[in-house]
Amino acid sequence: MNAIAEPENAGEAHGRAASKSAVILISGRGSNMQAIVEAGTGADVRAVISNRPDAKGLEWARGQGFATEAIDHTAFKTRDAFDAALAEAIERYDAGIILLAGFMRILGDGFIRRHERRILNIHPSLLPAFPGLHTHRRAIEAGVKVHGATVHFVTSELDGGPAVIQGVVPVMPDDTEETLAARVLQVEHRIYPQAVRWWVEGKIEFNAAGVVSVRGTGVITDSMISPGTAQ
Ligand code: NHR
Ligand code: GAR
Repeated sequence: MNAIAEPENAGEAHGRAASKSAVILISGRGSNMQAIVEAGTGADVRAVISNRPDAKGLEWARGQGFATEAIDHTAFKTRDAFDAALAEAIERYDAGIILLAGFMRILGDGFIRRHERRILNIHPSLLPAFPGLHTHRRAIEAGVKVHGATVHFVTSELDGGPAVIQGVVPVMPDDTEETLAARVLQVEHRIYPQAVRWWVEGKIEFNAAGVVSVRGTGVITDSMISPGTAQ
């Protein structure tokens, strides 16, 4: 018996007993969900929920033995009614963290506030560049030479919450939306599991301004310059 019981995760961003448990929200393929599961982050995935009943990722999740639910947003008259049904489902799993993994429905303020600092999203751009949809097309149109993905906490400002980790890829002169999306997806599969692992380990901190830092992470001393000079 321990003489002194340590409060679990004291002083960290999350203090609840269920902090290692996660619910994953998807809308489609679910490759980020798969990357998180296969990386073995230490998160206990309690359920996978999709707003699209035909999401490919649901089949994979079922095959893994996860609890799955489809909450079809088209079956609800209002966004609030969908949000309420989603909130009710998530509540039942008592998750410490909610992971948006290619989840395509904007969530209402009430939902966000209720789960403040407990919702992570992966967004396919280097935020604050290109919030919203069609990020790869917009990056190509803008002519940026680097692009990438951001894992961030979700706030009521769309794609505006604090970043946890970002991954950078070059934009090639002959890129199409598809080739660029595929390159970004590779880096997504590296950074999302990393962010989840940090959360599970209790390493994520918020400063007074709400900016996130990760305890014990190293400094990157090299830079990426794009385009490069090699032929
Ligand atoms: N909810 C809130 N409140 N805040 C955020 O930052 C959110 C969010 C819900 C999802 C993911 C986000 C992304 O990474 C995300 C962030 C969907 C849309 C969107 O316009 C925009 C951003 C994101 C996800 N969705 C349309 C809608 O009307 C539907 C589009 C569709 O079904 O294809 O909700 O990019
Ligand atoms: C990913 O590229 C993710 O960043 C993006 O959709 C893809 C989902 O792939 N998310 C958004 O665009 C959110 N609006 P996945 O289902 O294979 O993880």
